[in-house]
Amino acid sequence: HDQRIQWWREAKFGMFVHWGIYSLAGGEWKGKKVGGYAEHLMRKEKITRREYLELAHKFNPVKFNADEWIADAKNAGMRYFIITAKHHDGFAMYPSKVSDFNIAAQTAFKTDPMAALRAACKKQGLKFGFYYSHAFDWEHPDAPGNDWEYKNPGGDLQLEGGTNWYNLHPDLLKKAQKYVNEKAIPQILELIQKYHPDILWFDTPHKLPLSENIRILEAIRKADPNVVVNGRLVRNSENNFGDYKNTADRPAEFYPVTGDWEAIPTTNESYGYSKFDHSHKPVGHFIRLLASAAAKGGNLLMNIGPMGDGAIAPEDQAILKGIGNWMQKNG
Ligand code: JFZ
Repeated sequence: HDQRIQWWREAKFGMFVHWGIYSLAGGEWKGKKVGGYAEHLMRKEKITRREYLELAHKFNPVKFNADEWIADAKNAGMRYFIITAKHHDGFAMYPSKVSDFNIAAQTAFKTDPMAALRAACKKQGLKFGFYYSHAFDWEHPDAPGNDWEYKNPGGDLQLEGGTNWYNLHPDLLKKAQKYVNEKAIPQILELIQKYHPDILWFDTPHKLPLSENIRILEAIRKADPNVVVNGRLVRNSENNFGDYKNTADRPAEFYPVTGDWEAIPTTNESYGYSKFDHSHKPVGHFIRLLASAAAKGGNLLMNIGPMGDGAIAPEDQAILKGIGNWMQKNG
């Protein structure tokens, strides 16, 4: 563990990126503003798999430039980069052989952005990794989350047993296991084999039974014992299974933490791009967070939400530039 996590301890500062089909909607659905996390569009608007695919067909990020994204991160002093390979919507942002709910099969965009980003990180000397939503998957008919199209736990569906639904619904547990076997584990292994990530970042473990999360961790360790795994694969905010702890999303809640830990503030309120969210904090806010996290032995993984056309939003660009200017003067 100590050897595996060494580079991460030294890295201190990283870029987190939420980018997907939802980025194109930018927090707007059918002319209406959708509040909160823009990457939760599908769940909030109860969009069917079929309708979501219509949005996917329109996704064509012609302004995407992997070298520029990574140069922007590097100039801000960031030493690692983590991007959503698949968020809760279940849509793979890389060509996946496991599921055709993916960027190559469903969009007009012909290149693999993950391969380009992986290569850019190698070239510019940043560590690289993926966010993968292992528990929540709103596309898969057997996965926890989508209860507007299927009878699945994990969404708003009130089931006997509450969050411990799997104790009282063996039929639904079987379904969740089917999803883990058919999609989650195969895609995670696919990502490891195809891109050799340095780190894997998981989320919302409470949507699956503990036993399923452990099964996923075992598959990862077997495939690559060196890949760093964050603290949200098996339990929230504890690193009893992952390599380090994650604090809650909001930076104000990130003390006191001991051991290896990471905070994940986003530049505004939403993680995915929202055209309505102009609550970006000033540069000084992030510099203070970075200094205070470093002083307390933690890492800062700062999130930005690039737009649906592949450009980094001007507000995020300004923040990255501002941090970079400060870094140049103050090391
Ligand atoms: C999750 C996701 O649902 C969200 O879309 C984003 O990816 C974010 C980074 O993670 O949301 C969470 C997860 C955990 C907490 C809050 C929001 N938490 O522990 O307070």
